[in-house]
Amino acid sequence: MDPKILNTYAQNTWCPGCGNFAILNSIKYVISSLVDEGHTLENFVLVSGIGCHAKIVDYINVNSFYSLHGRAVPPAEGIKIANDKLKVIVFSGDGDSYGEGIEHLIFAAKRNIDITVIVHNNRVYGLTTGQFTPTSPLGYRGRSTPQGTKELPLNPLEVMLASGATFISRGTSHGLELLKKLFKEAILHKGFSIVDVLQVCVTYYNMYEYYDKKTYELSQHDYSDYASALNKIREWDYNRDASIPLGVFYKKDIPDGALPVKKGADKSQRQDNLRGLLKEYI
Ligand SMILES: Cc1ncc(C[n+]2csc(CCOP(=O)(O)OP(=O)(O)O)c2C)c(N)n1
Ligand code: SF4
Repeated sequence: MDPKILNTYAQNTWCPGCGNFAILNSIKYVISSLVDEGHTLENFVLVSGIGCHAKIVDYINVNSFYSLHGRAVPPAEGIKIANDKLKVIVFSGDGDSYGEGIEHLIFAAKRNIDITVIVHNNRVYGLTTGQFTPTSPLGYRGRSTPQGTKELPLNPLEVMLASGATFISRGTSHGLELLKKLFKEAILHKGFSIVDVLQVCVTYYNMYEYYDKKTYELSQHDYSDYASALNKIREWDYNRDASIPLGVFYKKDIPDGALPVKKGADKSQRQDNLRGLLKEYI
């Protein structure tokens, strides 16, 4: 399927050069290639938070749900629980998921629910003009911190590993081929998957040159080993001027039966239950 079929009539309002374009093009490519491999387009559901990243669902012609800021993960979990045949993909900002919505992210990873979270991690609040987020480095100067932040950043991938996520990876918005590979692998992974994308916000935190110099792709890394994954995840702590590994840090396959899925009533039973309730109260 030609990815262009997924285009919409919505006018794109991202700044020219924004890293979100790479995520948009990569995901459109991956969805169309999965459709070519036998997945149905109707079985994809996209969920977004609030922010520049969130507009991505306006630009892809697939069923989607725009949530509240920080709350993209709970509706995604609900959608998956209601119909576990669906491929549910969340697009979230670093402010959205690592700040306001961190508790939801942690619990989704803890219960290893089979959804994919793609974080547009530009390390600022983009839409609200560049305030610092949990992944901004110490001393970052933005609208809310003109003198520089006084806090060290969080390492979200370390939090995800500790919480129970079974697929943890990182890409950048200027490495399209790696992004496509990571998105596809994450979507096909059974269990909770996260792709942290170092998505450059050209307007408030332009890191293109820095990431060009510092990033490298993991090779010969044993992603099935927890200790090796932790070691690689700690190599760059979102603050130190260290090399930044990209790729899959951790991947753990678990048997189908071990995944949390809907075990309650089927559709007709639910309808009967609902009719009963309506009769009782209306
Ligand atoms: C509950 C709530 N808190 C705050 C806001 C204001 N708000 C809207 S977008 C945004 C920033 C989003 O930043 P991020 O999630 O990093 O996404 P980006 O814009 O960088 O893609 C904020 C703080 C809101 N809409 N709702
Ligand atoms: S403000 Fe930053 S994240 Fe938002 S569209 Fe512009 S470049 Fe992209």
